[in-house]
Amino acid sequence: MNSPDYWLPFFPERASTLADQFEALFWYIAITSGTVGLGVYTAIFYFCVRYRRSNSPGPTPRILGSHKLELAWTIVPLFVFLSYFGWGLVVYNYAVHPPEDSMEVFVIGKQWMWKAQYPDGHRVIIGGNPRNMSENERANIGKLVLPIHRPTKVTITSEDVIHDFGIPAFRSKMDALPGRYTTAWYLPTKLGEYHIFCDQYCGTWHSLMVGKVKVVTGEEFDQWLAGHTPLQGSDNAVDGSPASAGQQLFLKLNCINCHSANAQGRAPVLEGLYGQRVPLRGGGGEIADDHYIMESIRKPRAKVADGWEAIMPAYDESQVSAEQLNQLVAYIRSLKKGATPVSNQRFPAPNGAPTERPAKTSGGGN
Ligand code: HEC
Ligand SMILES: [Cu+2]
Repeated sequence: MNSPDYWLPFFPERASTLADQFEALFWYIAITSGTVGLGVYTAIFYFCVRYRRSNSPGPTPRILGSHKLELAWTIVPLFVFLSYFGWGLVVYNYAVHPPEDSMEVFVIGKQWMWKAQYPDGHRVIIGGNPRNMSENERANIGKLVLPIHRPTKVTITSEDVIHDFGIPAFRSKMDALPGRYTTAWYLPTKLGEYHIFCDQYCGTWHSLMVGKVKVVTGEEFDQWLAGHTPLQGSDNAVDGSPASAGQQLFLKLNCINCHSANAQGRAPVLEGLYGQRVPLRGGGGEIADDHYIMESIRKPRAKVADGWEAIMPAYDESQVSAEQLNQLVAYIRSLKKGATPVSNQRFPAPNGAPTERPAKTSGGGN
């Protein structure tokens, strides 16, 4: 099943639904254009011989063209190319729309390793040089474990330069761009281990950014997720999800001082913001998606919400790292009505605990 590593994989395995779709289209294009190419070269060769300069030249016929021929070789290729476009559109549309129920995994590229984080907070470090890692990172070196027949959406970003998260067996590669989120999704169809590469040359140790994705059965996956301690990298001893780490940050960075739970605060309440259209000062508006929230934190002056003063400070890389930015976005995305913590709530309730806000008297805060 797995070809040996030294084998030049012209035809890498197909291990996802996208791989099947992609491969069919690939062969359709390769065969149609290959056939035409071959035809052209055969004709050239034939005409070279057939009409070579002869010792006894006769008069050449006067040919003024043929409308039928011209039309045929214009219209037939037109439809062939349109079929590339149409089919390509179908596959593209499939590739860029993850199903609603996808599990979401964050992937951050960094010179020179990948950091993946699961919804429950579990982290995996892929590639890299263990000697240049923190204790925490070293402890999490592993494979990107994914369940078979369940969709996984990966949200990808970079801490430094442009990388590219590529999995040939899934026929998927997506650039990891600093300051931006990109996404890809996979529906694995075959158990086994497949390569992960950085597909964008990113510096001296680019070649270290390799690793494995491991497709396991749903059961094995659930066991694997349950079997680890999802504590690493989080101050919260109970729940280490990106959203809960984001909540900690929201308190620690004093975002809460302005973005408090009541509308009399100095800044908009962020509850239920995600996915809403935000009216902007100076007209227009924008949907509050990952990118908008990220930009609101990095460059709050770029787009100011209508009706508010532009008093929010900008948080650059030194205050909020790319990873922390992810966590803040995950938190704001998860923020439901009535869920803004009171500002002195340093240790928020774990997942599953009652979420009601304490009565005003026990709240206090500033
Ligand atoms: C000094 C007060 C202040 C602090 C501190 C502050 N903000 Fe803001 N924030 C604002 C104001 C005022 C706005 C609305 C005007 C604007 O869009 O810039 C805003 C807008 C936003 C928006 C866009 C909301 C919308 O409705 O469009 C987000 C998201 C946001 N802040 C997140 C954060 C996060 C995360 C932090 C902490 C890292 C933070 N803010 C810290 C005052 C603050
Ligand atoms: Cu890279």
